[in-house]
Amino acid sequence: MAASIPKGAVSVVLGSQWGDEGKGKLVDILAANADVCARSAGGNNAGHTIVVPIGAEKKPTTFAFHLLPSGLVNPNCTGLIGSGVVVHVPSFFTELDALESQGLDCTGRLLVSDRAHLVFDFHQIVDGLKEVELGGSSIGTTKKGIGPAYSGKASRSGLRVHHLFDHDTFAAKFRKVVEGRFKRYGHFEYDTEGEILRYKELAVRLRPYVVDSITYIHKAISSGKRVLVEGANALMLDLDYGTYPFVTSSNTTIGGVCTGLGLPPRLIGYTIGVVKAYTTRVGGGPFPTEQLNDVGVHFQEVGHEYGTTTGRRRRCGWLDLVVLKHSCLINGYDSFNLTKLDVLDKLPEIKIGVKYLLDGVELDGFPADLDLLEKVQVEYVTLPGWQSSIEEVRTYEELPENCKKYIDFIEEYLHVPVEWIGVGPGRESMIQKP
Ligand code: 2SA
Ligand code: GDP
Ligand code: MG
Repeated sequence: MAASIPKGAVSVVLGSQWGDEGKGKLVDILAANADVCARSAGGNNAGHTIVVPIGAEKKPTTFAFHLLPSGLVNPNCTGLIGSGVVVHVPSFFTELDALESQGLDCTGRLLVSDRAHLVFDFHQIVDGLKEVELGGSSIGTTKKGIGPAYSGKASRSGLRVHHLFDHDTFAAKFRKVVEGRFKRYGHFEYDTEGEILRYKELAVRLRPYVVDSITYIHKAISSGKRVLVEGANALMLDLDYGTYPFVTSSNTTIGGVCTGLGLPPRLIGYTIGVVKAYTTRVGGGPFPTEQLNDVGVHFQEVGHEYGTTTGRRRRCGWLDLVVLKHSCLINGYDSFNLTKLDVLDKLPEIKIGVKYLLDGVELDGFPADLDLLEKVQVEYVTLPGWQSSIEEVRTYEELPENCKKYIDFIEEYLHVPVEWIGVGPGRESMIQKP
């Protein structure tokens, strides 16, 4: 599929809802024309599934990415893990080994920023302990240690990739940090000295992948290379703009792309928002258009809505344009990739949430206060379904009229053009709208 990435400017793919919109699939398509695919935030909590035809028989092969950039599926693309990402080194190698065993040779084209913070096993243990402490109001994290690692970073006690290469200093800092966690959470089972030795070996293995990512990315851009940024998680999981505290611990929005890669905003040329044709969310927190009924079950089963990283069932509901309006304001999308439209195929009618009302009065924006958000009534518009399969459709013109009306409604409401339309999980199941 011909996909354009402008030279000299950075293109960005971001999740516009609560994640799992299908960012990985678009990144894979765009990476065919990218020299560098970079991650700017999050860690191995992300999960991007890509289905690609492999070999002479074009056998559909599924790749699951968590920490590594999905653009690596393109053999000419270099994957860069930026300084805003938190890196669990053992998972880095597990994922790399799994990809290589599927025939993806990443030699010489995978890089990690020396400034990226490290996630250790003790962060993952603490992640679980924090969730237990929260009891009934737990966040529903992936338990990958993301929150504890970012809180260590913010409290200035974190360890970064470059610390691995001065072993004695690393060991002293590591002991101090673990001791601090023991003081806070009690003496959980953890082999501190064993970990220090393990990281001595991991440091040797990681060294060839480590770069000064600022110099690397700026040299790439000034030499005309095409850079694609792969967003992880999504706007409503952003630490500042999501449904706090039911969010992840990084800035998953456009600002996080700049801080997580050391890029000035003027270098960002194009931002694509990935929008699932309905809404899903994993973990706890408010979800105004959630459907705890047959419609929700339909989305879950037909859309195979299970977590890529944890296998958890995703909660499902109608498309929410109030969420998307909020998302557009913050990320300023140039265009949308509307995904999983095929999942709506069989529905006789389709609802779209267009307003939040509180005591009959429309709210002006997306509320910060979750108690208030729990009380809103969603006003829906109902559109007729198309009740035919669009899975094999490959041009916009061939789409059923009611399907086009659904797309038109979204574009007109949000004033953002839909540029890409996903009609199935495979790389070929994508329509580029003229
Ligand atoms: P965390 O682990 O601290 O980042 O969790 C905090 C919240 O962020 C949500 N979160 C996610 N939501 C959707 N997809 C994610 N990635 C995986 C996937 C999730 C999975 O692609 O399927 O496998 O379960 C992801 N990562 C974090 C999380 O549910 C919490 O609400
Ligand atoms: P990401 O986190 O945004 O990259 O999304 P995930 O990979 O976690 O979840 C999206 C899921 O939907 C994956 O299993 C994809 O293979 C699948 N998918 C992506 N686009 C489409 C589409 O247009 N139609 C269908 N049916 N599945 C899709
Ligand atoms: Mg995902």
